[in-house]
Amino acid sequence: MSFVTAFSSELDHIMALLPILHYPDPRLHTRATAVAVVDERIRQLVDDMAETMRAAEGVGLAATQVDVHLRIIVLDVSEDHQQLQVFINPRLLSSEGEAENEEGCLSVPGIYDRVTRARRIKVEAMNREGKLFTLEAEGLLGTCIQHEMDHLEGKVFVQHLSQLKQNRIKTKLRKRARENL
Ligand code: K1U
Ligand code: ZN
Repeated sequence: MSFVTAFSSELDHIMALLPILHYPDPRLHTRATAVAVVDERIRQLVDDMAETMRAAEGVGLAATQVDVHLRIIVLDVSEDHQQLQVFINPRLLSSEGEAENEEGCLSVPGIYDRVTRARRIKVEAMNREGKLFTLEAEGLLGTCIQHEMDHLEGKVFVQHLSQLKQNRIKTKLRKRARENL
């Protein structure tokens, strides 16, 4: 066996930066489908999403945002940016209370606004190894999980805002996209 053959899976596993879709791209409104098997192809996608999220200085990313319509989320809300959390086929088990927090989105650059969501949630998901886990979350982690789960349903955070605000944001981002052509 040659060196290249012996290490070909490692050589294949070079990480890539994925292009992020920007609102109001209609592909952001696609409902993602469940991952059937967590295999090497899915792990490669998870690693590429993590690299893309870090390069864009975000704390979360849903596969929808990179035009892959599978139910996968990566998050890292830690201070040292070294605590990646992976949620494959996340399922909301319970939620309680209400909390209003400032949100941003890598698909809606430069726009921040307050959104009301559940204060505390419990989710079940698979990790990068395909192992099922449950997690209770509140604060930034809870907000991020709910924001990213919305992406998997084809919902962008601005859809929680008034129609007037949504129209203003659409006009602003369309103008910006034209100027950047
Ligand atoms: O594009 C995304 O879905 C990622 C998004 C996650 C998020 C952050 C904060 C609230 C809700 C969802 C971001 O990473 S936005 C950029 C960011 O780093 C940030 C924005 C506001 C507060 C904290 C962090
Ligand atoms: Zn987002």
